[in-house]
Amino acid sequence: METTALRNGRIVRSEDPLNLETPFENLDGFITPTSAFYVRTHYPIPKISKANWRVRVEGEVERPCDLNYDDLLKFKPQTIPMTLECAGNNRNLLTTKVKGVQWGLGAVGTAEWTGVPLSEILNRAGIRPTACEVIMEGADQGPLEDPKAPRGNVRFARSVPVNKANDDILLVYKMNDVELPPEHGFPVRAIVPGWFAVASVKWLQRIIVTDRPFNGYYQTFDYAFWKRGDGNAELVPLRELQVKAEIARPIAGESVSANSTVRVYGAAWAGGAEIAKVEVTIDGGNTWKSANLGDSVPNAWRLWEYEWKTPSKAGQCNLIARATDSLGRTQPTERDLDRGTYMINHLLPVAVNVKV
Ligand SMILES: Nc1nc2c(c(=O)[nH]1)N[C@H]1C(S)=C(S)[C@@H](COP(=O)(O)O)O[C@H]1N2
Ligand SMILES: [Mo]
Repeated sequence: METTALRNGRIVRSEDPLNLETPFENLDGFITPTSAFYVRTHYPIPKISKANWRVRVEGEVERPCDLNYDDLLKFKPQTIPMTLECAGNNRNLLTTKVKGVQWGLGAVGTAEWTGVPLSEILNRAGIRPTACEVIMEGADQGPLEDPKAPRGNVRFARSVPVNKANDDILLVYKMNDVELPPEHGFPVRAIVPGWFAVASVKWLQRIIVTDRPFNGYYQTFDYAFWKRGDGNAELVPLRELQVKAEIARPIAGESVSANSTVRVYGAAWAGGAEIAKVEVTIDGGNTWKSANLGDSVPNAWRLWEYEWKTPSKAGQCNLIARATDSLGRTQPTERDLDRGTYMINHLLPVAVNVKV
């Protein structure tokens, strides 16, 4: 059952499993405080202590090994800011309702993450030339309601190609400079820059190097989309973030004064590219005005704002923001239904009341 109760300022989308949304209108700076950060879980949060935590590295490696928390701390740490966005973010704004957690604008946030490059751990274990993918498995598990799911418990697991594993993935133990909280993956989670947050496996307990693509539940049946080829549609795991701008304020239904200046602001992000432009329209896309952009940081959202001179007449105004990235990719006007319940980045109007 969907609920809109608040818990410490976050919207409770479900209790069990725990799903909390950040009210996006609270956007107030580049970093999202940990206490305000959205939470997405599929199963009960596993209880793990630092003392009994291990990550097993196995499969297509020369030296399979177990690392404990102290071992991990011995690697030189790196800290990077990175945006996490749930692939189902904005689902409750779809005109044709679809199943899944009914996220509004706030299944997204930016934190500073501290940890160790996955590549260093893979180097220590020695990847074999036969390696194709790296599966990351969480400690959380449970049964699934989906009649097409395997019977019994399924663990949360996701894979990345070897080149991505060796590129920029971090195994992190700190979020915004403090220990990861239990709901964000304590003691150790992965973060996968530029990809939807489903790849950023929490409560990491196993790293399995495989010689073939992984077809686990969370990247075939779920968290996948239909890619149309020549006649046939194929299920493809969703990966890169899609370019998107969201408006934090004004919010839908807000009243603004006619003949005034209103600060329209929000954040925009893309996968593997920089946000090059954010534009705003109030006339259904006939004319677009450029917003001012904040600092550009790799793999993190870019804040933007636009000074809107409101019309002199009373009435409803539809504000729409549109982002374009440095590769020239921009947001589609219409929803592509082959995307199912995920990757929602078409243009979304925010209806505002202009009052005299
Ligand atoms: N082990 C595990 N990792 C997981 C999940 C999960 O349920 N179990 N959820 C994924 C999804 S769908 C999202 S959106 C992010 C959410 O991260 P957060 O709760 O820290 O915001 O974690 C990802 N990693
Ligand atoms: Mo997600």
